[in-house]
Parts: sequence; structure tokens; C-alpha cells
Amino acid sequence: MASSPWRGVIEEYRPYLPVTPRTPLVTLLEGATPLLRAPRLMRHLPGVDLHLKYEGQNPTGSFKDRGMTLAMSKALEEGSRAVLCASTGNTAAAAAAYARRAGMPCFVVVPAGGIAVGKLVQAMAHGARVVPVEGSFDEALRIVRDAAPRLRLTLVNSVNPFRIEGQKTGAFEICDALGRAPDVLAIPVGNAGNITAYWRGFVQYQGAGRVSTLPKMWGFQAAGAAPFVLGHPVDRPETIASAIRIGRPASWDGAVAAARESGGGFEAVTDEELLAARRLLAAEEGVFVEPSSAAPIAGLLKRAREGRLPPGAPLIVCVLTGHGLKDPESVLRTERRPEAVPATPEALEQAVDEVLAVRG
Ligand code: AN7
Repeated sequence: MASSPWRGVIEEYRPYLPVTPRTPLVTLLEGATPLLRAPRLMRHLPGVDLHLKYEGQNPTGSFKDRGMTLAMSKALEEGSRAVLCASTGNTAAAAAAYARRAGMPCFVVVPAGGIAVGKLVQAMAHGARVVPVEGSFDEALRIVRDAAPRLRLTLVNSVNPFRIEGQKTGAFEICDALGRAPDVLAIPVGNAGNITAYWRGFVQYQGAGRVSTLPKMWGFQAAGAAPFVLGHPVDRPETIASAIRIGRPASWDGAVAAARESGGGFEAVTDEELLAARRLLAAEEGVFVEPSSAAPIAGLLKRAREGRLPPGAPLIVCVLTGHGLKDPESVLRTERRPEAVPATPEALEQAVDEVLAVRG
């Protein structure tokens, strides 16, 4: 008998979410993303049983869809006339798509020149009004928090509690797939909503008796935008990973609590380490992510090099937050565009020879 089709995260996890039978459902059937074992990467991580939660497989290509389905459903339930967010790109793409699904106008405020092209075109394609501001994401967030109540727009950043509630379903799916909680959850941290959400999800699942243990929460930041590593906000965050170019995270307390209560912590990785990890992941496992999503991989590789992997064959899950197609330009920093050759079998043969000769 065929298993019943996936109904999206609200229907699948309804008892754990703040919805009622009257809440209208705004969904693109997000969730049910793959949890992939990563045997080739594991060769670089002695003793680790590594799994990848590939959130790039969500409808708009990032984990934001989990939070947006709930935020948009609640906005509709509350009679909202339009939604607003600030974004480094993925929130904007998800808000734009789910707003269309809800039949609502959407306004997104982004740092001018500061978001990846794939995300910008998603927001445009879904008909959002994109407002680039001459400032950082942190300034954009300050502006929308100030303006939302005055303009009577529903704010759908992760300061909206329904965003966090929806995103915690990622933790549920990991536990359901493994039949237990992982020993470590490794996750990129920007505005810190997602690490807050995952921790809440694991704790809630344990409270409901669905799992008996909790993971250590390891948050990874880009070295130039690492307020949690430094212990204070960063005024001019800088990194190639534009998604996590954030200096004043909104969910500061939630992230600090997740790290402290779980016995985890925060670490930084350089842009070079991010790009190298992204490349390794794509080349060895066939999984393509945007630079920020490679942060946990880069962090684990760094710990392996420094002999700081935990003992006891730990089960580690890396949350790969966004699809590689979001940020095609970043690929051209490490890969050369192929040059055209004559349209002859000989030219093709030569190209094949070059590769197979290299491989021996
Ligand atoms: C791919 O879209 O903040 O720590 O405005 O797009 O929950 O902020 C995106 C963040 C990680 C960090 N990976 O998550 C936005 C935005 C990707 C992201 C993060 C983001 P949070």
C-alpha cells in the first residue's frame, strides 16, 4: 500500500503547533527534506556518523519555508492586510512565495547589493515589492520592526513567534528519521532564529516522550560576522556568506540558551574555509549548498584537523540551510568558467583525456 502523501509541516505536526481547526492553511508542502548519510565526507571526520539535513530541497530552496507556512497562515487567520520583512535574501524569497499563496501583498527590505541574485529574483518573480536600503541587514531589520505596527503590516521576520514555531519541525523530522535525537546538531547561525527553533523542537519532542536524549547544539558563524563567538554585537559584519552577514542577531537570548542548556557552543570559520567546505560537499556528496550552509561542514572539518571531534562515534547532523542555486556568483570564486572548444569529436576527446589522465 502506498504511504499517504506528505501534507506540509503544519498538518504533519499539528499537535505540536499553535494552530486551531479554523486556522487557514497556507502551504507549498514544505518539509520532508532528505536526511542523507555522508560516507565520503565521513572519511575526513574520523569516528563521526555524519548526516545532512538538506533544507535546500524546500519549495523556495531554504529552511525559511517551515517558518513561513505558519507565519503566513496565522497572518491570514488574524486578518492581516499585507506582510513585511527585512532579509539577507532567503526570508524575502519565502515570504514572497507564501504571500502569493495567501493572496497577500508582500514588502521586503534588503541591504542594497547585499543579497544573492537567486534570492532577489525569487522575490521579484513572486511580485513582492523589494525595497533595497543603503545599509546593512541589521539596519533593515531595525527599520521594519519600527515601521510594521505603524503601517499595520504583519512582520514575518523570526521575531514573529510563529516563524520559530514552524522552523522547529526540522528537529522533529530529524528525530523521526533517526528514531532518536542526534548527539550533535551543527547549524549555521546568523539572526539566530533557526538554532533557537531547533533547540525548542528537540526539547519539545523529548517532553512528549518521542526521544529520550537531546543533542549538543553547535552554532557556526562566519569569522567576519561572529557576534556569538565574540560575545557582543558586530557593527560592520563582513563575509562572502551574505545570508549570515548579520551583526546584531534578533534571537540572541534563544541562541545563547540553546548552546548553554545543551552543552554546546559557537565557533567561527573563515570565508576560505566556507568555500572549501562547500566545494568538498558538492564534489564528494553531490550536494550543492550556498556558502552560509557550508559553515557547519567547515566547522567540523576544522575540528577534525585540530583533533577536537567528540569521542564515542557521535551521530552528528548538519543542517544545510539553503540551496546552492541561490548564489551562483559565489561559485565563480572557486570555479573557472569552461572555455569553448571547436565542435569536433577530437576536441571532446581531448577534454575527456585531460580529466581521465588526471585521475590515472
Ligand atoms: C541559508 O533570509 O536571515 O540564524 O533574512 O538564509 O535563523 O538567521 C537568513 C539566514 C543560515 C541563518 N543559512 O539562520 C534572511 C536570513 C541560510 C540563511 C541562515 C540564513 P538564522
